[in-house]
Amino acid sequence: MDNEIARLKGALIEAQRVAVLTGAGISAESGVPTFRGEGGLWRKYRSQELATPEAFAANPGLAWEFYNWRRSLINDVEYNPAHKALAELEEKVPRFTLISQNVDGLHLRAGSKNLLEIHGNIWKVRCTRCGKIAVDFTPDLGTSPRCKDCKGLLRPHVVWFGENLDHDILQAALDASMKCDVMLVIGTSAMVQPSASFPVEAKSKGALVAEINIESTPLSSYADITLLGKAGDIVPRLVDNWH
Ligand code: BV8
Ligand code: ZN
Repeated sequence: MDNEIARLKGALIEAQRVAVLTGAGISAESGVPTFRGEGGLWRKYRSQELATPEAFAANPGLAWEFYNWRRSLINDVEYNPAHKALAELEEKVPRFTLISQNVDGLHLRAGSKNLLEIHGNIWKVRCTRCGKIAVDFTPDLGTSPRCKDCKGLLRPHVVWFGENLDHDILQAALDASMKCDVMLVIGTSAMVQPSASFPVEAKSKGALVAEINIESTPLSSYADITLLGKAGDIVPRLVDNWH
């Protein structure tokens, strides 16, 4: 592990452009349940069905119960050393893009700036009638929150299964993936598309791809470097005493 970390650190120090893809695993040590781990989010709420436009249309109250539960949970946690280390790494490399599948907003709280929240942000709401997007940090919005302008029903401003990602954000993520010298893939099961294809794009364009995860994933055989361990332990070691 130590020489793999040293090798990866050397590549990061040399790199002109670094891209990072994060998933739920980077927030696990903050206490945010992952989707597929033991006691995972999906199990408790059958959420793969819940995080869809059909589920919201059928029962918006249940969907809001699910999101209010997550908002309240995330409201009580803090970012962890892995989130912090990525904000520090951003200051050290010439060009840095953080692509996150997470909607918890912890990268923003940790100070990340060039961040693409490709699946949206749980603290943003969008009006289903007039489309207005707003940030609202109230943990529990009730089961039928209404738009201040038009009284339309609000929905979480997140990307559900079967929904397209924002075109500009997707393009920016693909662009960063195709142009980076090094891509870090941290805490993702690499099962959800199109995110799981970003590391493949990066590698096809010659980037060094490194995976940080507590277990192997479909990406592991593909990655140049696989560091098995907790993000909170490993990511800070990539940034500490940088020289
Ligand atoms: C799209 C926001 C075009 C909402 C999310 C078949 C039928 C229908 C659709 C599809 C299909 N096949 C593929 C698709 C497309 C679908 C998809 O990929 N489905 C999968 C399930 C097969 N994708 C989409 O629908 C996307 N849109 O493709 O548009 C289109 C249009 C119409 C029809 C088809 C396609 C939209 C996907 C976005 C969905 N929204 N989130 C919300 O959060 O409520 S996805 C959600 O789940 C998260 O955002 C995240 O992306 C994903 C969970 O993945 P991970 O982040 O990887 O988390 P997970 O728990 O799985 O893994 C955690 C990892 O961390 C593990 O590996 C674990 O080992 C590791 N870990 C744990 N602890 C630590 C750790 N690592 C390090 N340190 C630790 N301490
Ligand atoms: Zn409205």
